[in-house]
Amino acid sequence: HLKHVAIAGATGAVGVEMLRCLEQRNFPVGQLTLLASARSAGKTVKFKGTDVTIKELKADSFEGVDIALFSAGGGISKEFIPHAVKAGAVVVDNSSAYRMDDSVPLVVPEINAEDVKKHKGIIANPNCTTAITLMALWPLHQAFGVKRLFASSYQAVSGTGAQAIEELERQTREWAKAERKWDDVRLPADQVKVYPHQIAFNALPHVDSFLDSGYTKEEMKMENEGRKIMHHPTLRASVTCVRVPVFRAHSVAVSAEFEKPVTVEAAYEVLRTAKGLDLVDDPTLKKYPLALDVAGKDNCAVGRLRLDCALDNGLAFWVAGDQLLKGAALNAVQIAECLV
Ligand code: A2P
Ligand code: 11C
Repeated sequence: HLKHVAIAGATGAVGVEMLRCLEQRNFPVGQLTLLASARSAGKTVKFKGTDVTIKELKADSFEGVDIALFSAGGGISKEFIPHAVKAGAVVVDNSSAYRMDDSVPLVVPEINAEDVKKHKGIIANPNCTTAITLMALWPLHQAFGVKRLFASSYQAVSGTGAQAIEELERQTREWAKAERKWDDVRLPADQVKVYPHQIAFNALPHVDSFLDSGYTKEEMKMENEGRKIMHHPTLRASVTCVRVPVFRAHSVAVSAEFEKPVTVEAAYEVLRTAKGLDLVDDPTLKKYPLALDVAGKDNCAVGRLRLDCALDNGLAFWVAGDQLLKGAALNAVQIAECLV
């Protein structure tokens, strides 16, 4: 049974990947409606060899649409998703707008696919850093029962969107073109547009906006969304999110404390068979998950497993994943697959 699928934000960093995932996974698309801002209206993109014209996203864009994938930012989701639902579409929203809403399932299909059935028109796609971390944490939680975790993320600029990708490219070229030395990397202020500080050759401990607690919103998504996805209301997570000059794929260093005693061998055992996850862990051969290796891949990768030396029943590990795919477009299309 073929579906009329719409993508809102079809020209964005995630939207382009959504289109590719629909094509590669042979999603039963009957009709395709691609929506973006007025700036993009009239442009064409290819889907399965056919040109599809981008239309401007409007309140009445969703007549006859069965499934709408949204990735145009939280503001656009808040404004247009109610119209899509009213028109009868089921929405998979990649933004944070509805994630913590009790009537909206928040789903990573490998973890809580059955929650999809409870939807009332909207299903939320989790934050990318959270989704990638949970791909490794969930199988460990099932085996050992996670109590709390400490984590630091190393997040790629493509998580911010197309303009941030352009900013890292531009800043890197600007530095290189002048044949500067390594200790002369500070660029003119007019090169800094998307982030509050230069991203090239830097690390910014600032992703999303700050809360009164001193944490950023991005950092608290791990605890809040992790609790909801894993049905684990007492999970605690202390996270530092960092933007790094990587184009594609997020990495996360995690120290997790479990209820039950844990060994590296027992952890390998559960991670080896986990769906959507590759175990890449042979430090003697310099093998561990790398952003460059997971970029463009569906599977996340986990490695650097060791007993945490500062926690009881603790395990430290490194998990990486393409946040445009498992952290966004792929997960959204997998949710849509649960619907058909
Ligand atoms: P456009 O390319 O026309 O600006 P990214 O996350 O990579 O920044 O992409 C954001 C996506 O959201 C793009 O597809 C962008 O379209 C779309 N978008 C941004 N603002 C609007 C808007 N006001 N109406 C519809 N789509 C929008
Ligand atoms: C980033 N994770 O890398 C963010 C982007 O909660 O959907 C997605 C933010 C979110 O900047």
